[in-house]
Amino acid sequence: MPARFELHGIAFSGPTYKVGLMLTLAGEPFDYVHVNMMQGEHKQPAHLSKQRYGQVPLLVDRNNGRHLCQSAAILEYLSDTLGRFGGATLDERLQAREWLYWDFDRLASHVYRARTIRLGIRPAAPEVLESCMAGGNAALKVLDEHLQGRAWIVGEGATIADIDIYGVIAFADEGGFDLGAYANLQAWAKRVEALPHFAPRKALLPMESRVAA
Ligand SMILES: N[C@@H](CCC(=O)N[C@@H](CS)C(=O)NCC(=O)O)C(=O)O
Repeated sequence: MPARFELHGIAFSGPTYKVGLMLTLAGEPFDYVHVNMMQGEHKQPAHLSKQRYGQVPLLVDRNNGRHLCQSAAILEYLSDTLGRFGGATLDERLQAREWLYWDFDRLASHVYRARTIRLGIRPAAPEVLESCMAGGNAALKVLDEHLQGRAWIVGEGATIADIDIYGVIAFADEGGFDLGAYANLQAWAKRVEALPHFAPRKALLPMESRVAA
């Protein structure tokens, strides 16, 4: 029987990793479709007809034919439909959602941008990198302080807030951020990495399409 989910993305993409990590942690095998962004495949009609923003990730749920975009919205969808990582109460669910919004506003925007500048994917002036480093470090400090005395970002167990934010932290070193300065954050990252079925980005996202085992 084919896997329920089909994830379209590219190996270097943080948002794609967030979705792949969620599926893996939930024990859901998925077919993976490599989108050749270097050749502009994400802007071609075949991809645009399923992903209106011309981006990755795109998740197809074969149980109902849904095409889902935007990693945070996909994490919420998966947590709703799979009944995993949604928080123990409505309040936890709402707090997890807050962190998803905060992430793209304050953390991911700086960390991902710094990374693409340093890797030469999207070069920019030195002032832009400086601004990303300042913004990223300010957000890392907020997270580190929040994690003081807490095992997880929300409540007593892992939620989509942890999965979403781990999908940024996993790229922080390539962005030039020194996580050694954030002890609570480092300890939390180790807890995420110890979750059953955890897989690092390189194991999860190959540079070619792959059918679920
Ligand atoms: N907010 C989106 C961001 C997705 C995103 O920026 N994807 C990048 C790859 S990491 C992309 O497709 N870039 C091509 C473009 O925006 O044209 C999400 O979380 O899914």
